[in-house]
Amino acid sequence: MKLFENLRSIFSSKEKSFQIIETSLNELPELNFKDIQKRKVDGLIVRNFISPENCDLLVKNLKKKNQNYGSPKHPIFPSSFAQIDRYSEDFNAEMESCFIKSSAFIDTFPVDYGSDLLQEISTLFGRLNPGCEQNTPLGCNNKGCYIPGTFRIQYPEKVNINLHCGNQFIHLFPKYYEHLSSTVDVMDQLSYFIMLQEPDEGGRLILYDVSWNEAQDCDTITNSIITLDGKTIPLDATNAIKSSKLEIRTGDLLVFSGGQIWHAVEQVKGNTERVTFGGFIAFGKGENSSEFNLWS
Ligand SMILES: O=C(O)CCC(=O)C(=O)O
Repeated sequence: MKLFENLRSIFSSKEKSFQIIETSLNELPELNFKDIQKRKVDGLIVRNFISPENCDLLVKNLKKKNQNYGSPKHPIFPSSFAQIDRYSEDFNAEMESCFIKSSAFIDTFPVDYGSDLLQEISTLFGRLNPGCEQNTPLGCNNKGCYIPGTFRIQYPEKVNINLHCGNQFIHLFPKYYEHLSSTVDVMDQLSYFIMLQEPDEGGRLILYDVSWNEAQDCDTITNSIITLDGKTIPLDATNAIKSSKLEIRTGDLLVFSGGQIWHAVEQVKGNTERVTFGGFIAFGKGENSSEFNLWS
């Protein structure tokens, strides 16, 4: 089967061999999001999904459009749900305003960013999942909608994407997920991103050989996993947990089982910031739902 011809296992001495399929737009495997969610494979890389010129244009327009681009405090554009203060008295109003802005972001994306990236993502995801409907869920009171993806920026030695796991978000952002889970089956969500600008050094996605069913908490200060039986395992200081660092290059798209696999992004070094565009994917409610949803 084509899928297994393209299968690449990534490993070295201390490395876990995750099953990541590498492919291109011309030879997409028979592999869909349910296969990744069920861990038939751990992920899929579509090499050269968009051209280097398109990536440059997106990053150039992102800088032009967002005055906060250079600030390490604003690594996500447009700002994501995670940045809404969950204790704010105006939380619901802030969520509503976020959904209205998201809808405008989608509508004006091609003009603002000079690229049809959202359409290209949707076309690829449709090809991988024939016959499945795809959505960005509606916002609160059916006003506005979720955003299918956000730009994420990691400045050299300033901003980290710490250890996390998608299923953890359900507990970390309960109010947000309460709304989303009324229409979406958020457990075991997938993550996707496109590398728009590779850093000079570092910035690789690290997948740890620990799943949500083994550990549901972590300590980002000590970079430790806390297992369900109460053990704290420091990831840097031990060989007990294997890992894999993925080489995602400019223009590549990765979809992986980010809801279940604990992961982080290495610190970026050198002079070039790492820029990605990505979000999360989950199916609709009900065992047999074939509709999938994107948000970020
Ligand atoms: O955009 C990125 O590089 C971060 C990906 C990630 O950590 C996630 O989707 O959970």
